[in-house]
Amino acid sequence: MTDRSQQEKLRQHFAHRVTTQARLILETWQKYLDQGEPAHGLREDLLAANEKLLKYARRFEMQDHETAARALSAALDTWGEQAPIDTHIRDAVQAAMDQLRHCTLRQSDENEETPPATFLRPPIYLAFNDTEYAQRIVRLMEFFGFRTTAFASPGDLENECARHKPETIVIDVDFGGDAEGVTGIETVERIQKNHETPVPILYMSETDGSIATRLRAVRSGGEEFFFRGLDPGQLIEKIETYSYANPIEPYRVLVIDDSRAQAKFMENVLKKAGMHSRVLTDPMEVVEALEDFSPEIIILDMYMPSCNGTEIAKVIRQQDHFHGAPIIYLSAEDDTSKQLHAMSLGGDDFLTKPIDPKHLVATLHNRGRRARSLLALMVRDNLTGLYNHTHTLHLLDTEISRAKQNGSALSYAMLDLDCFKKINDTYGHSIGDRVLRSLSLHLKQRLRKSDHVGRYGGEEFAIILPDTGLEGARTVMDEIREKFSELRQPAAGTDFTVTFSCGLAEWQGESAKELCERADNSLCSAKEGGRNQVMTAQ
Ligand code: GH3
Ligand code: MG
Repeated sequence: MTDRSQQEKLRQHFAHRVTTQARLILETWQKYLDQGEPAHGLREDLLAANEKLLKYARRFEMQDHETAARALSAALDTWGEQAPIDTHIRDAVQAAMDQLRHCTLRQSDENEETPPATFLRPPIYLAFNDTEYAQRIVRLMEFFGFRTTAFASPGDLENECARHKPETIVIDVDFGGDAEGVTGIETVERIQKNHETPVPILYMSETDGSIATRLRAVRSGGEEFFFRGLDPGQLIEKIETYSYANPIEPYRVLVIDDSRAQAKFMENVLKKAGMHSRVLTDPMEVVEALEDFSPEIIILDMYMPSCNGTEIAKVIRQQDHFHGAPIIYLSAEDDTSKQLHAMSLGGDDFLTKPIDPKHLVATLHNRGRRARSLLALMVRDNLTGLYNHTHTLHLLDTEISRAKQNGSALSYAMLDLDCFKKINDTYGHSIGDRVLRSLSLHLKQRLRKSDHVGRYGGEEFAIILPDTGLEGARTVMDEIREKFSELRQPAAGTDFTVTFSCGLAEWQGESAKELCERADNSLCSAKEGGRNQVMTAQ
């Protein structure tokens, strides 16, 4: 090892120590936020931990962390011993925490030690009578970056929930009791009393699938009820849908209304409903707004001085990308035949002024949801939720033009599972499907948000890595390959592992088709070279 690389290794090692310490502080604070009340000794814990952080940050010359630690130390100083934490102090500590989180997150983005998506997420609690099964799930969940804890008794579970609200609880309906009772549901009922918003619960039951039990489960916050036989793979997929950062992205709504007052009113309503809005009082600006705001829903005033709503709707519909975007007309018009006529000219809904905000928001949610699921049908593969072949190629074209424009790097990877036919033959097609989904989840978690992951077909995947040169892409893909090959894939009564081969090419000014071909050739070399490896094109 050269001096330089040794130094770099050391630096990374120490950076890790500082960020770990910073995380510890952030988690302690997060626990307090979740609970709403300072645990005994919170101030002392924070002081001691922060002192350590300050020491490490100074020693390993991590300026940002040092500054954040100083700010925290100043905030904690104003919080006198024994005194309760008032809003003033709380805000000061929070500000310092935000500063610390900021530099810590950036750090972890850089060295990719932990997937940033998992940072500070609330934990998932498992409460199964079968502890061996629980441990198996914990190990698998950890691989996917979930913080998971298994509990052996209802008491332990309740205590921990009181300290830290979980993201989800997965629990046997008879947890901690016998198969005759519903001790698991009873435990959950007690836990829910302590939280303002209920914790989503996934129930499992081996023997009791009665309507009485199912109803009681639903009433206690049960989102799912799995009756008999759920294998670990299925369970993890379910947990993922309830907990893996699936927050609904706010809808982007474009409002075109020449009345300033009406426009302002709409803006406020949308903002309160948590939506992103752009308001135009001049309809002539619509083309630019479509381009740079890319709305998902459009609200149009029917009568404006320069043109009317139906004409604008036609203009919007003439753009391919907005062909399916919901358009909602807004007008004082209550002549139904005129309304119908407007709808026939490319509108989806008609709301009459004055608008009831509740009605408006409900309409937007309905339309938005429908539009998104239709769009997803068009661009996503339904087994894995990844982009489909056509859309992946479309994205590749877009990224190539962007790279051309910015003079930035771009890499493209093709992946193919190794000997996948044998997996299907040995364990069955549905286990094969599950392997495909686990790879897709793994890819989504390990890659950046700006990367695009597509399912190219069968057991082949394509990844577009903007702003990434060949060497960088190789490092990332190789790490993903190695981690994936270690993942134990659960099948009935046993576990197995799967590998993939990967071909990589960096864009060199050629067409998308040629780039794909080069990546595909490298993939062939990776297969020929013995599989389970990443090969790069010259
Ligand atoms: P190699 O290492 O050379 O890639 O070998 P392989 O067995 O992976 O390749 P081959 O092309 O012979 O077989 C691909 C298999 O992938 C055959 C097909 O049944 C399976 N497959 C394709 N799509 C799906 C799918 O959606 N679900 C499942 N379960 N299997 C699929
Ligand atoms: Mg294959």
